Amino acid sequence: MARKGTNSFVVVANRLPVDRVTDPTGQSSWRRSPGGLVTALAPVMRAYEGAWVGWTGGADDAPEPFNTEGMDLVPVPLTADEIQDFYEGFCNATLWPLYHDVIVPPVYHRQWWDVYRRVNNRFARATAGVADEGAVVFVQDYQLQLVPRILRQLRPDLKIGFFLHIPFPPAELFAQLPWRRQILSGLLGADLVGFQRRGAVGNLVALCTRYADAVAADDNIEVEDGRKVRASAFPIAIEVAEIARLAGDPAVITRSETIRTELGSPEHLLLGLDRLDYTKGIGHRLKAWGELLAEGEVNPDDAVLVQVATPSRERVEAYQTLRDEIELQVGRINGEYGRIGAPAVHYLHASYDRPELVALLRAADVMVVTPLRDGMNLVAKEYVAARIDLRGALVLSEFAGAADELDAAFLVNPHDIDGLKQTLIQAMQIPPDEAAERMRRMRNHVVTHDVARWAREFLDSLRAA
Ligand code: ADQ
Repeated sequence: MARKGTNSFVVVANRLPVDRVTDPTGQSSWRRSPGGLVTALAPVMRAYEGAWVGWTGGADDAPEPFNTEGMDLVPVPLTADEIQDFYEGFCNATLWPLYHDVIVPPVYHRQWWDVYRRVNNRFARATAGVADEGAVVFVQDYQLQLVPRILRQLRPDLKIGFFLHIPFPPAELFAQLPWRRQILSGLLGADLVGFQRRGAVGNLVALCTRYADAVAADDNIEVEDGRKVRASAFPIAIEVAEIARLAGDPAVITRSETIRTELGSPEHLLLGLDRLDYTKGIGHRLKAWGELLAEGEVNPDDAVLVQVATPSRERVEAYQTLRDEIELQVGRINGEYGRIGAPAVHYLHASYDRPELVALLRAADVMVVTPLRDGMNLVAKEYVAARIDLRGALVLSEFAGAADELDAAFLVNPHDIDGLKQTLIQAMQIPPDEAAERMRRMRNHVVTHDVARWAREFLDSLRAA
């Protein structure tokens, strides 16, 4: 058995919940990164002397463990080569496309797999070194699927939970993976495996029966020595109260009015807000918008689309190609239908702080969320949380996890461009009382299911598992 530590609750994630910031004098310090996960887990961290094991985001950056805001942070170093082979390679060019319906072809490299194993080993050892006897360990996401198994071998005394933030594909796709047995065995090292949607549970059960010599009945998978693994859906949520507070902040309201004025006070403001990722369906959205303009269904004098695309994974080739394609599409639409001072698509390749994001959400008459596949999609829930005024319409892809809960949205199949066009028009023309009724139904759900509840439900199930 490995060396033990003193933390009775340990979160293991690819990234630490802090970013390094350097001031003008060259002094560096840590700032908590924005994100619902750390906010939801912070109270648990404080109550149980929690530790968070993760990477700092830099190459060869291995500071000693340190404490911030009641959490012990345990940095796991990655070399520049490991960042390429593990993070950009196996995580984001193999697993990410494979788990998102093969929208772009996954790349399989044995060298990347070797590094994925090595890095997962390092995370598991770092965790084993800080976890107290019988501690609860909560492992996050596709970067660390081997950690539950390695950790169980090192420390059979631990309670291990795993949550996958992205979709878990059906056997027809997953079976492509040359290392499918190892990944399944890695996941089955956990006591509880959590997914965003119910369907993923069925996918895991089917795959384990076929490739992992496991016996499964419903959500219970029986593995070696009769040990039981539970699989279940825990749809992730957002910090609703914080977003609603910002939405009511006079400075944010003023900013949101300014945004509308600066856009020429359009009758219809449509908003897309996504990481620049091929899963998000930005191209399909632009195609539909371009056709509506071409056919005169939409008048660029009274309707604008704002597309914010957050820079993402810029060293991965598929993301460079995507950026070129999207920017070409935006340029064409603006060249055809824009006028001086009045583009038909306002395209912004940038990150914003929370108040600015909420001001944008408040300014949008129609929020357009059209991923081709998405684990959950927090932006859809954030839009609902920000509409304390019960105005606005949400167009939402049925391929986002959020569609299970937000069934009062205008649900669309983004591949059906004609259907998408019709839905955009419907959403733009929604009568105010229908908009309020739909928004009220969605808010009832979002407000009562916040991220703190998500964390509580997962951890309660893990303790009971
Ligand atoms: P992501 O794919 O990153 O998350 P999403 O769920 O939409 O996608 O979350 C994006 C977050 O970034 C949101 O909180 C949003 O407000 C924020 N954001 C977007 N654009 C921004 C910008 N320009 N500046 C600053 N912030 C911006 C993965 C999965 C999802 C799953 C989440 C959580 O792919 O399916 O919902 O994890 O589990």
